[in-house]
Amino acid sequence: MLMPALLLACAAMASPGEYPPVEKLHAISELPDPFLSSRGSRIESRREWPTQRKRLLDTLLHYQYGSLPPEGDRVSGRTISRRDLPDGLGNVRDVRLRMGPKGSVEVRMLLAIPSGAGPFPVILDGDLGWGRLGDAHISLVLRRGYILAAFNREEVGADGPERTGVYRAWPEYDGGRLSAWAWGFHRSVDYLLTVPEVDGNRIAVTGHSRGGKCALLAGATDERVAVTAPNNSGYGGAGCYRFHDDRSETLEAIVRQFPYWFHARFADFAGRADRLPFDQHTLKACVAPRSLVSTEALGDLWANPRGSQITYQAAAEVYAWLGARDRIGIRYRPGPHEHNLSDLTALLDFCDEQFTGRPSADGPAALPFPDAPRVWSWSAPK
Ligand code: GTR
Repeated sequence: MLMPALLLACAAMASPGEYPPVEKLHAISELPDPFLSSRGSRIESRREWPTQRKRLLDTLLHYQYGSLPPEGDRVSGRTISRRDLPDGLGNVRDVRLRMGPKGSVEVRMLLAIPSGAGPFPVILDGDLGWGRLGDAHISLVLRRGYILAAFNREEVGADGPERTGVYRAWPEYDGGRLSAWAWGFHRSVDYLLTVPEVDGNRIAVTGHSRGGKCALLAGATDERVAVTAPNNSGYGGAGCYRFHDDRSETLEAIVRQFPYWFHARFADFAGRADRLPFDQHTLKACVAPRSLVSTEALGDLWANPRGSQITYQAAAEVYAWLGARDRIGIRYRPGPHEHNLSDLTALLDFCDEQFTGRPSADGPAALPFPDAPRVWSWSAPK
């Protein structure tokens, strides 16, 4: 059941460097206004968007994810092995990346490159450690004329309470795993920009579930990313904290089961999601005006597919205001929680549209929940 959108308690966002604790934040029952500035007034011109985006990101990082680690020393990559694919399709390299202070964090990357002149656009995925990226994925991506780069985010920071990777490199670092993994995406982009076959203006980031949460955060925080594409990412990703179905995850559930994905502060919002000065439409809006598509599954109720539509529609208001309405999309398929070849195809189709400049705007008619209420009262500045 959707919670009713009650009165908007007009909570001003914290001024820079000043974030009140949860007890001092006002409840906001609707989706918070992404145009509200730290002074409590609304931004008025598009020129203010870069500053506003930065404020929104700082607030999201402060309360939810924690900051990203420092950039660290220059990333290097060493190719350990290389094999040619049948039928002249291309080659697959096993690369060891070294990142962080003195290259102390070692991360494995699979790099599959099509034959031909290039440079090629890239699909960058962080889920190599899950072992689900097989020959079918490689051949699909390469046949479409893209590079597939997949790194193991779990070497950047283990998916558990233990403090490995960047947490060993910087013992004081207090961000959650989603921030650490987002940093892994950024360092992977650093490396990709040194690979001659890579078209640095056409890099898309993706990942599944928890991997989609950090892919969305990575795309929102790095303007070198051209397309941001979380898959079935739900809570902490494309989902919605305030409006969810009975069978979907909640803020309470996710901080109880996976506290280390977030900054410790985020647990203070358990039972008080309405105190968040943002919701996940805010994170989506921070990608704007760069391209964003979330791929969703109608059977993935835990991830809140209706909530993802709501955050998409709210973020689309920001995109439209920036003159970039056709740069945000959402794609639903039937079926369960997984990252399958049809999700990848939907992403490649979206990238083709964005990169060739022939985007097909997906209007509300295409959405699976036409009755989802508009749960915000703000609209874009004139
Ligand atoms: C679930 C978690 C979800 C999602 C998923 C996954 O258990 O509750 O938020 O991230 O794991 O990553 O597969």
